[in-house]
Amino acid sequence: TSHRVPTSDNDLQGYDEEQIRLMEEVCIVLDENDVPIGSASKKVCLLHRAFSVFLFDSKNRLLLQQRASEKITFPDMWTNTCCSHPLGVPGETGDELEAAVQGVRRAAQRKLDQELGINAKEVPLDKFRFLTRIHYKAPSDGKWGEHEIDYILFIKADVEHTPNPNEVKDSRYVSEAELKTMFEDDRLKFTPWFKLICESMLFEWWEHLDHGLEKYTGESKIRRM
Ligand code: DMA
Repeated sequence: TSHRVPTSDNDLQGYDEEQIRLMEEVCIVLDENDVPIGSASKKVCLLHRAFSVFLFDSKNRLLLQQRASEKITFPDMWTNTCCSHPLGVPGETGDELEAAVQGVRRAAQRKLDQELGINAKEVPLDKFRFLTRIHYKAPSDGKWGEHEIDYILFIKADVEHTPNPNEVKDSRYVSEAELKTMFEDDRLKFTPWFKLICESMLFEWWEHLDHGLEKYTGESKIRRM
């Protein structure tokens, strides 16, 4: 979910009830340097903290999801394993990078369960590898959009997953070649942040999943896109 242009509650009429409820979740509002300066519901269009998880199985295939039609932002689009926002609650927020990353890992564990039915035990916090932060802005459909500092997390784990149909319409594991083939199919739509990450760093990171990923992890610079 996502971020949003200003708004009266009328803007939410006609959307899925569960997704409207989730729009009330309180996000961590940031300044341009990722310093928390407050909190606000997802409905409000302010720069906030987010994360994107890329989960790989032991064959180094990436788990993709297609967002449910019920999603208020970016419905029906294919994207990385799981994306969301750490909440402005103890345990998920943090000022210094290390504390912020730990908060984001907890949020990632929470959302992998809520969206994909992945048990927290299968994705322990210390298995998530933080790569970098990406600051970007993306409109969804004119009414809704995103303005975020997105923490990129990789995790390699063989998991059982049972998608929550209110969040996820479809899911599949892909190799690098299969993902590239999906991009050639005009019938498939992809989220803007996933495309951005694919066009910049994803394939280079993916190649180094088992050897040399350390040189890409823990980056303190924020990438502005
Ligand atoms: C938003 O993801 C996060 C990013 C990085 C774009 P989302 O729309 O799936 O999150 P949620 O539905 O939890 O607000």
